[in-house]
Amino acid sequence: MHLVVVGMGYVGIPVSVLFASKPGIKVTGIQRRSKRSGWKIDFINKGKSPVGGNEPGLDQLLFDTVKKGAFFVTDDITTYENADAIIIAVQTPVDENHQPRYESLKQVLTDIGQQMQPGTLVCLESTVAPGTTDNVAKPILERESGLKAGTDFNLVFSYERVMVGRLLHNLTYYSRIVGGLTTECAQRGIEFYKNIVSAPLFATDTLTAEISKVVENTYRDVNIAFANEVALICESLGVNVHDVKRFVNSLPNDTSNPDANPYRNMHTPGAGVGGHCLPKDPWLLKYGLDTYGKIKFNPEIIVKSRLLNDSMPGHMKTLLLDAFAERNMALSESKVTLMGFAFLENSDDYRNTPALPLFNLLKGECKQIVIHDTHIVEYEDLPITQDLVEALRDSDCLIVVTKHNEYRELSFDLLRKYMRTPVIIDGRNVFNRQEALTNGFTFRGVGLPR
Ligand code: SAJ
Repeated sequence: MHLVVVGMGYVGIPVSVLFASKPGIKVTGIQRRSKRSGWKIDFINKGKSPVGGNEPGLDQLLFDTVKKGAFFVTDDITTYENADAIIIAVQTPVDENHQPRYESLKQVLTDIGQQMQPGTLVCLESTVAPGTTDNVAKPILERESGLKAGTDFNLVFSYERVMVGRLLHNLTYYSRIVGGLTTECAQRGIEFYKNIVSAPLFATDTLTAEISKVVENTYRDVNIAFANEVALICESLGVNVHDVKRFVNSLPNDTSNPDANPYRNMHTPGAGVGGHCLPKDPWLLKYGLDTYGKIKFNPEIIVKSRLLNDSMPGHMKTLLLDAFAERNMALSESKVTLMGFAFLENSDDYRNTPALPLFNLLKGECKQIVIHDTHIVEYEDLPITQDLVEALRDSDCLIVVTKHNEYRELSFDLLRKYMRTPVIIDGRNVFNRQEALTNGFTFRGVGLPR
C-alpha cells in the first residue's frame, strides 16, 4: 500500500513512521517548502526526526524506515496521483477572534482533489470544527476530482490522541474513533488503522467523530477552569486549594465499576492553560455549533471556562501586586524573574504559553524582567536565559509559571543568596508555603491563602 501523509508535524511524523514500519506499506510525506517548516524535508530524508523533546522510539523508527526506503518526504504534490490512502495532518489554528483558519487545509484538499485517483481513502486527522468534513472537505474533494465521495473514493475523519512525550505510544495503544462519510467508508478506515492501532477501533459517522475530538479537550479545559475557580474561592476564604483537591479526590476511584463509582477527579489550578489543543478546541466546538447547529445558543460554561483559564496570567500579576503591596514595593523599581516559558513542564514547547501574556502584562511596568527556561533557547526577542544565577541575581520577585523539574529542587538559601528581595509567586504549587514563610519570603500562590 502507498500512503501519502500531508503535514510533517507532531501528528504527521509519528503516524508516517508507524505505517512505514509495517510490512508492505510505503509512506511519502508531503511538506511545503515554507520558511518555517521547509527544512524538515531534507532533515527527515537524512533519517533525523524534527520532533523536539523526548519521544521514546521515534528517532530510531524514523531512521530505520527512511533507511529502508519505506518513508520519504517531498514537496511534490503530484505524489497524490498514486496514493492508495492519504492522511491529512496539517495545522488548523484559530485566529484572535477564535475563528478557525482553514487556508492551508483548503489548499491541501484542492491539491489532493486535483491529483487523486478513484478508490483512494482520504483520512482527515487534523482537529476541525464539527461539520468541516462534510461541509468543507467533501465539496472541495468532489469539485476538484469530479469524483463522488463515498462511492468513487472513501472519506474518513479520525482524530489523533497524541500527547507530548508519548506520540508513538498513544498512536499504538490508545483506542481510536473512525468517523466515515458512509458506513463503508468507516469500515475501510477501520481496516486501514488496524495496521498501526492495537487497541479497540470504534466506527461512527464523521460529525460524531469531529465532536468527540474537540469535546475530549473541551472537557479538560472546563475541568481545569473548575479547579481554577475553586482556587480563587480558596484564596478568598484563606485555605490551600491543594488540600481541598487532595481530599475531594480521595473518594474511592474504582474504575472497574464506573457507574456506581462516586469518584472525583479535580484537576490542578495554575498559572494558565497553554498548548496547541486546549486553547483552540473549545472555540472549534463553538464554531461548529454557530455555523452548522440547527438550534442556536451560547455554550456559556465552555466559553466562560475558556475565558477564566485565559485570565489566570492576569491573576498571577494580581498576586504579584498584592505581595509587593505588603512590602511597600513598586513594580517600576523592581526586577522580576519568570521561571519557565514552556507551556508544559519539562518540555520545549511554547505554543500558546501563559508565560507570554504574563510577560506582556509586566514588561512595560517593571524596571527589568527576565525569563528563565533551560528547555527553550529563544523566542522572538524575549529576554530568555538558561542561566539560573543570572535570572535570580538581584531579582525582587520569582514567579513560577511552568513546573520544570529543576524548580522543585530550588533551595530557599540559594534564592536568598542571589535575590535582592525574597518574594515568590507560585503558579504551579512548586514550593511549600509554610517553609517559604518560615524562610522569610513574602509568598503568594494560585489557590493559597494570602
Ligand atoms: N493544565 C493545568 N491544570 C491541569 C492540567 C493541565 O493548568 O490539571 C495546563 C498545563 O499547564 C498546560 C495546559 O493546561 O499549560 C495543557 O496541558 P495538557 O496536559 O492538556 O497538555 P496538552 O496541551 O499537550 O494536551 C494534550 C491533549 N491531547 C490531545 O489533544 C490528543 C489532551 O487531550 C491530553 O489530555 C493531554 O495532552 C495529556 O493528558 O497529556
